[in-house]
Amino acid sequence: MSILIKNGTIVTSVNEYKADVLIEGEKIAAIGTGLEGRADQVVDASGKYVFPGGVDEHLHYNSFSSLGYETSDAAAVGGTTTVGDFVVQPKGIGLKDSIIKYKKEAVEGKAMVDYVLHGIIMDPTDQSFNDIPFMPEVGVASVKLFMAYKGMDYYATDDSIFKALQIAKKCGVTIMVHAENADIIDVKVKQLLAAGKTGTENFSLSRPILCEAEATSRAVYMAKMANAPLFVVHVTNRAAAEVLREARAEGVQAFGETCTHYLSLNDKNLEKPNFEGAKYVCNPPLRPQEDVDYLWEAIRNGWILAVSSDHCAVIGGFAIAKHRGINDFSKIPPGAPGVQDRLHMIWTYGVEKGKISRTKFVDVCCTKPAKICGIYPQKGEIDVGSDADIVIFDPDYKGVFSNETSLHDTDYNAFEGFEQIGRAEKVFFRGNLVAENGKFLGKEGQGQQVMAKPYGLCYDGFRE
Ligand code: DUC
Ligand code: ZN
Ligand code: ZN
Ligand code: ZN
Repeated sequence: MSILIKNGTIVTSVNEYKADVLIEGEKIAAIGTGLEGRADQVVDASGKYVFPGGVDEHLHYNSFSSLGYETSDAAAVGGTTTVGDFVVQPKGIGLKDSIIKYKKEAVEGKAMVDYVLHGIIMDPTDQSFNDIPFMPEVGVASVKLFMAYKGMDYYATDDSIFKALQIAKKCGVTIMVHAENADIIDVKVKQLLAAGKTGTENFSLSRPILCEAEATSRAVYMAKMANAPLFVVHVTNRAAAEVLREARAEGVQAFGETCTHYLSLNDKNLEKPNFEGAKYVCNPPLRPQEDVDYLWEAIRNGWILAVSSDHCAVIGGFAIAKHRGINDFSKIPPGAPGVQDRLHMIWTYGVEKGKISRTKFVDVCCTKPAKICGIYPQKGEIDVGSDADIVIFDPDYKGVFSNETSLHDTDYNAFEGFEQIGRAEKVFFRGNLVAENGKFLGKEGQGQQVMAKPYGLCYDGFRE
């Protein structure tokens, strides 16, 4: 089966041009003109943009609290054809085995887009670290540690992060960190609760910006001492982003991403009455508007490489899960849905508002995430030989973000009521049309694990 996408404007991370794209089977076979003779079917993309399927490098289909094994149809209708899913290491199971188990239980026969898997070390011991060199055998080239959660089994102290960095650098695995100072947060939470400050508006006070900046800086110093690359997930503010910017200027391989919500929502949302603020509880917290504005500057200038959704539709949603913290903000499970909305939000509030160009949009939403995950150029690119994961994007569509039109399988949307401009009109995945005008046309099991290659983007200059 061959399909010709004709008359569209192709947008890549570096340029924009008019040409037709020929899909043969699962791959892009040719780009140019005069390809009609090779096509069984022609799809007209006049007036539309044609860009690579989105790569959402960071989300949680199995959240920390329970193993939900969410479905990925929402990703597809939102134009995202590859998701970077963080695999929680279950208790008593080795790091490598956690990937094998998850692939069997949650990916094979279930995935509706492709998955690239990241490990999460829930048991930061030498036994787990000794598995790191074997992760590429199961297609994993990135492993995350949490600096943020004092008292939890998975809380990674500096010694364990340093050891993980030393081991990972030798085998091309990137260490990712959730960087917040756990001790300070612990003190702040206790002080706020003791003073009777239990409401959602206190959440951001309990996890201040400098907690994140300090932990980011500490992680960067550890990366320098281990001479290893580092990737900081969900950077939310200027102070933390500047730590990474300065490190990069010095030649340290320290990179970061931000997320849709940090570019579009500020900390005022936590003050909403009737416990509505709980919908906006994510870790790290939403920040003041000046940081939101700065993050756009940071992605425009390449100080922050990519935008993920950090989709985490906590099981039980707002009605049940979030309400566990009705009398204590620290008990609200952090996270918000968003995999379906990422491309549309970044287009509407980035490209349409003149904050980033269309090429930068493709760079931060598709190409860089694929490079970070070690799956480029199979993913994240419109080029001959790449997977035929293609979005035909209608820039004239006007709509509204809402949980009602969402396939997130939860009961709220953090972007509820926001205006939407532009839409992934047709989404091709491995050469098949899997979504059209917000409807999922694909099937369970069409997706598979994409094997991440070690020595990805973060290793530039570090390969030994
Ligand atoms: N970190 C994440 O990246 N997602 C959800 C919660 C968290 O702590
Ligand atoms: Zn779904
Ligand atoms: Zn995190
Ligand atoms: Zn996350």
